[in-house]
Amino acid sequence: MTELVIHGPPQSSYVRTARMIAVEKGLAYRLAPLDFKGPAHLAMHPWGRVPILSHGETELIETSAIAHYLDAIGAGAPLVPREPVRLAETEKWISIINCYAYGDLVTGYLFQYIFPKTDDKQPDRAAIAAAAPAVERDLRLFERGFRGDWLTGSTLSLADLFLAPILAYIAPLPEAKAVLEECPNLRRFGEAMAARASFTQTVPPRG
Ligand SMILES: N[C@@H](CCC(=O)N[C@@H](CS)C(=O)NCC(=O)O)C(=O)O
Repeated sequence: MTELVIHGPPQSSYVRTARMIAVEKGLAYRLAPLDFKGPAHLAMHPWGRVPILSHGETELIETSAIAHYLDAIGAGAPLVPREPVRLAETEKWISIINCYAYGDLVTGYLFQYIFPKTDDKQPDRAAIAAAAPAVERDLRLFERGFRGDWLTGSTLSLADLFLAPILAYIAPLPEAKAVLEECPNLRRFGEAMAARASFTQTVPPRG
């Protein structure tokens, strides 16, 4: 059988999305570390991002493309709904995460805690305060968006698997935690996700 390889560090939320989809679709894969931004990485992804997927002759960059590929080749229920509005909403949430929410919630917020640019390497309080309004706006947007137990309805979709790793990272941080206290859908979603094998098998290493 042709080996499926997901290249990238397990700490990356996008790498985790790809891994979670593979698990949800019953696909065995190997996680391959890479020399981040080194020549081999840049040869595969000119912008130096992860994940990258290799499957025989097929090499794919961009998580959305990888997600759709894994959904198409894997077993089990499709992760893209066929009903037109749910299908469109799945793509809407993926696009929102890629274009706006990842920047607001991960690089703009989470990274101020874990990769602070401060001299003493303590969380960058000014940057966190500046990021907080967008964190609140985005979380409330997701909260209002739920169409059922999952973002786009009563069945899991790719949109949920893009959101879950990001939510898991920021949920314990004080500003996000305070907003989430008023977001029952997101809290229930986080708990439901945490019980899935795709989540427990892809927990990033600490540090
Ligand atoms: N558009 C890319 C974004 C992927 C992305 O930004 N991944 C992060 C890790 S979660 C990354 O590679 N960051 C490295 C960087 O920004 O230089 C995709 O959808 O795959």
